[in-house]
Amino acid sequence: MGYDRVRRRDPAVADALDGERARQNDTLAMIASENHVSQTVMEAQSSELTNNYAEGYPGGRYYGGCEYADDVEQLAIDRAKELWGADHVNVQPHSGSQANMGVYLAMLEPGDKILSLDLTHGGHLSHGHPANFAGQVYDVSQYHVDPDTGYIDYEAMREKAEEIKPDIIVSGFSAYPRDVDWERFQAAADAVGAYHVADIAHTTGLVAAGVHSSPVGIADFVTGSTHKTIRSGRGGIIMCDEEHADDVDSAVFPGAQGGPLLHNIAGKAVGFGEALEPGFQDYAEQVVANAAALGERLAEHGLELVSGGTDTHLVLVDLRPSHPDTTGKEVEEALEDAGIVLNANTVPGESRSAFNPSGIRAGTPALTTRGFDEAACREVADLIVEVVDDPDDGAVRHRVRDRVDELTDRYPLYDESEP
Ligand code: DSN
Repeated sequence: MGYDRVRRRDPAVADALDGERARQNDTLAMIASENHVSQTVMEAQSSELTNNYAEGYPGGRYYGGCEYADDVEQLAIDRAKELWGADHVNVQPHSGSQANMGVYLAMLEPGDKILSLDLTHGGHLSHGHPANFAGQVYDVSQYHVDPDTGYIDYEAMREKAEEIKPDIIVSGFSAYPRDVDWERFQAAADAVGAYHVADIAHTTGLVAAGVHSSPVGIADFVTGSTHKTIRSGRGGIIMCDEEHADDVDSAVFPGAQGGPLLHNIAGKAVGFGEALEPGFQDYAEQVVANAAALGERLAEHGLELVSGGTDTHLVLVDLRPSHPDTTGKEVEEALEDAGIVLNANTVPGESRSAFNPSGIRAGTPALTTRGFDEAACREVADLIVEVVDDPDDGAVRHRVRDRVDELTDRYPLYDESEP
């Protein structure tokens, strides 16, 4: 795929597009929420469906001209049902946050109560942070991880639910490295008459492949995004029982959104089709094995992993015990200079600010797509530690950059012969 037309007509944008392509090829993408979708997904995502308006749902649109939009959306829905085993699926949310908004709008009135995990303990903005609509429209209380173990404190969460009687309990996280006991969340919700929303944005692919436990069939609602571990077109998804199907569909459209982004839904359909192929199971297993190898190696070098390890695609490092004077932001910037892209992250018991926190978060979905195995991830861990030990040393960053170049050459991003 080239940008030949853009280059001829709009060189300024072409420069940026080519720059981003080179950046992704030449660096190690370790932002845990990122991945590299296939060229097939990208081709579908850039189709003429970007021109189409299709308010409504397949078979019931408000505009004409939706014959092929219906085909694409129904394919995405059917494939999603097969992947996750859900009764009802809405593939229209523009993002994971919009998926959460869809469920809140469907089930809550302004001022109703949400109980969710604190952002600094691994939650998400759309679970009720004051800077987000969810925190502004609803009355939000938070539960936490156990500061000693880094695992969800399920008993404290249950007690908090008993105390505040929420209308919705949100589970599912953006910086939590462990498997989740969805049944305990559902039991806590059932005990107080709340709905349970499981946000699997990060783990959609791991859940679909069966390498992470599934909330589908347990939680009242499952939300997620579609471009992270599931590696399909960009956007969000909601799953629920038939009982709540109409409420959810009306909340997404016309409640929260206008016309669906059918070109992205085409990318979702293609990516879901790829995830139904047998190779996806191997991919998801490798993502988890790679994160385990990365984490073990970082720990061998003396870095402290929140919860002591990982069951998922990500590791969260608390720099304070090993490097008390080094912040996550310093490490993020130094690593980016060396060609390794991850993010500074708050950690449980955070003592700094969200802008300059004490941790780093690193994920393996994108490296695994490039073909990295456990040995390559251990090499990456060695490189990360070299920079963490000396973030201000330009010679170290230069040496690591050379090693990153070797790795990106060894594992090229896109194979031009890809069918
Ligand atoms: N920005 C994503 C993440 O990094 O977790 C989720 O919104």
